[in-house]
Amino acid sequence: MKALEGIRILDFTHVQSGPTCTQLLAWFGADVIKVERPGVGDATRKQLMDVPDADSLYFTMLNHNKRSIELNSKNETGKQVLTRLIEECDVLVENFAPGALDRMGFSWERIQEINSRIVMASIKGFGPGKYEDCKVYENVAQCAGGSASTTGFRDGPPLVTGAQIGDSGTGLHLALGIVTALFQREKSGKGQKVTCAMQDSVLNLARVKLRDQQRLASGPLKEYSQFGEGIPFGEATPRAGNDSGGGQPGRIVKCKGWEQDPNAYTYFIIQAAVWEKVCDVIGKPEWKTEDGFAKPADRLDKLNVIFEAIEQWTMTMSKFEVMDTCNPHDIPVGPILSLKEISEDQGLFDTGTMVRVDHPERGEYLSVGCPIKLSDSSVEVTRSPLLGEHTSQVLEDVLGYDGEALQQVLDSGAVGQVKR
Ligand code: CAO
Repeated sequence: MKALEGIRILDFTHVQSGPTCTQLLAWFGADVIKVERPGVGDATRKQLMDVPDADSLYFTMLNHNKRSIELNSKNETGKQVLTRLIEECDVLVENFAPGALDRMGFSWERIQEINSRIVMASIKGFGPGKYEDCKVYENVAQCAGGSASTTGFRDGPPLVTGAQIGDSGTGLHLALGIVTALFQREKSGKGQKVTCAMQDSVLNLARVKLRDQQRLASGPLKEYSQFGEGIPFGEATPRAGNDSGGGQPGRIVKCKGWEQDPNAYTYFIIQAAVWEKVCDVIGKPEWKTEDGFAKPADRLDKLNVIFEAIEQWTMTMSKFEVMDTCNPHDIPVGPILSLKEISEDQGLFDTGTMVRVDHPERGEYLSVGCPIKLSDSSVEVTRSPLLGEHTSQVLEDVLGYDGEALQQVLDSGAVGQVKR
């Protein structure tokens, strides 16, 4: 049995934020029915294509374990079919531009009239307020949520990060909102509306930077490298390069081969609890007792000197050798792993975090499996659906159309070219 078995999701999502959410729910066993525009589908099917005439990796990697139905929700018959879907589903998830669902004639009020038990979950760029009508993409959210202003080096421009905290981060937040609303429905018998703004989700993930914003009122942020470099702080949380976001100083340092390999680096944290071991390992035993080095607070204005010494040592070995040497001493280090190295890591395949998936149009490809492991609800990652692959299956098996009624839907132009 799967955790969400019996839960049916009307998946009206597209691009990245919404699909990541419904993919998670599908992995936990929900029946996710993706509704797509006839003949067009989710725009990502045709974005960043690498194999001619095949759904892109952008689409396939975000839409596993789902069914696809083509449905024009602006066509009269299409609206009737959508109404039937709302009746049959437990959750409707959407991430259209603000107001799009209302313009289709499916406001939250109308949806509740159709099915009072349904949970309706939406992602928008911003919450209510002056930007509520804006269309928003990943990097806009990273900028609006405080992440970009705190990412990068102090003397460079703000940077966006490669992790899709705006899209996939919001999808994760929404998934929690949905299962929480379903849990409440067990007691109340009623659905509710769940909304996540991308700005809010990014801000939630940038929480520690708001912590630092408030700490500025009490003086300089001493664990930031710029403190040791004697550079005054301004009014806002600055960009901190690769400084650790916590109370223990850390940085990225070079390892052997860094001249040729852009990822021959490791993260190195000088955790106070293992300072003496760090000193021994890097060949600076005198720092264990030396004035200005022995106590954590005294070290904060010497981080450049300390990390230069650490780097001199890490440059003598590979990032994996650094890991193997430091781990037995509980010194926290982390090799900078490239996506090439990650995609060749058998250990990640063994846990299902990385998977190989077969696809009729594109052949085998790699994907990230479910990162959340439930001991009593296993996940088998299955390929994303072709556009409209399940249109007739959903019309007949889920909605009960047959005979003349089915023919009328098929002839109406509401569901595109049905494949049987
Ligand atoms: N049948 C008929 N019409 C459909 C349909 C269907 N099955 N599916 C979608 N449409 C229509 C919508 O109703 C909308 O029509 P109107 O403009 O007349 O209301 C139209 O298609 C376009 O939808 P959209 O505005 O959502 O799409 P877009 O490409 O213009 O904008 C995006 C994309 C992502 C910017 C916008 O949807 C958005 O801001 N979403 C919320 C935030 C979000 O999730 N962003 C993350 C995206 S990933 O980086």
